[in-house]
Amino acid sequence: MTAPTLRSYLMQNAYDPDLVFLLEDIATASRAIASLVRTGAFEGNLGSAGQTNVQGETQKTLDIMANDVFERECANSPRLAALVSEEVEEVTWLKEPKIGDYLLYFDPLDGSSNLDVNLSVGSIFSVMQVQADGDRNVLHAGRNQICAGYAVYGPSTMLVITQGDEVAGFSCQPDTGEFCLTHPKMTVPAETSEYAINTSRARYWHDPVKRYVDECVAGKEGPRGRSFNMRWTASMVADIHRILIRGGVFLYPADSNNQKAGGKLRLMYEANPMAMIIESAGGGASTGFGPILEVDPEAPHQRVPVILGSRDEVALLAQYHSDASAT
Ligand code: AHM
Ligand code: MG
Repeated sequence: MTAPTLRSYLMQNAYDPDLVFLLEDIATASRAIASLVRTGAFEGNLGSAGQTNVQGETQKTLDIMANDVFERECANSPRLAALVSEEVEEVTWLKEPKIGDYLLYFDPLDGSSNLDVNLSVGSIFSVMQVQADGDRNVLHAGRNQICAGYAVYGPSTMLVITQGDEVAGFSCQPDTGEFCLTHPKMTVPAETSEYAINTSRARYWHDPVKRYVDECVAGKEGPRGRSFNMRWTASMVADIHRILIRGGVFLYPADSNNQKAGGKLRLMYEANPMAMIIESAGGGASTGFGPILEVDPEAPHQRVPVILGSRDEVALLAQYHSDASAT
């Protein structure tokens, strides 16, 4: 039996027809970005663009090209009112907003420091809706997302999406370019023995994170009574994709070095969509102090502490945070 295509899956799973158009545009953008990543070395596009984005981070040429692709492919979606991109400071309004119109938040090329070394990168997106005719507010908590997803550009190109009920993974057939359902009903195993964190920041960690990682490192001789593995790719999409497939927990916490900025990862187009995907797959998503999806945003590019993955591990980390606040 052949796997359902993206379009037939969306139709069968009661996605709104206008959302189907938008998701097909995002799929087209993903195919185009996968091709840019694949051919980047030939075109001389893997390096720095020599400028910084709104986050003060150096942009790669492909960061800018991927942003252009997203804008170009999605701009004609009939109900898309605005774009919020990691690479663009201001919100881009495409039409006079009407109630129910879509707001698209995206990181066009996440983990772009991996481009030079030919490791997986990805795109992340989130869809919310305009709350009232003429309303130009784009700052809604993640619980208001109607759809979220990511594309991962690895040995194969995959698109993973959810509208909150189940998580579905589609692989791009290299010969036809068609996305086909290869990973139906993805779930995060509740227990895990794998964690992902940039340990070079250990000297900045707050006590709950230090406690958790110390206990993992102590292995079967420590309080956890079992050995753990550590994996960190510096590409959130790749790390989250691994966790969706085989479990684990991903942390990018606030620490004494990034506390003032609020953390490292961005709420609207990194943390929120990944939190919706992980929760829809049965996992947990917390800042350490509460659910990511309940954070009320104050700015489009706001940063937030992120703990995502297997439910039991995320719950344990939340417990360690509340233990520390109680002392
Ligand atoms: P980016 O959006 O500029 O690519 O930054 C986000 C990335 C994530 O993919 C990854 O988890 C993190 O930054 C890696 O950070 P670090 O270099 O501190 O390990
Ligand atoms: Mg990013």
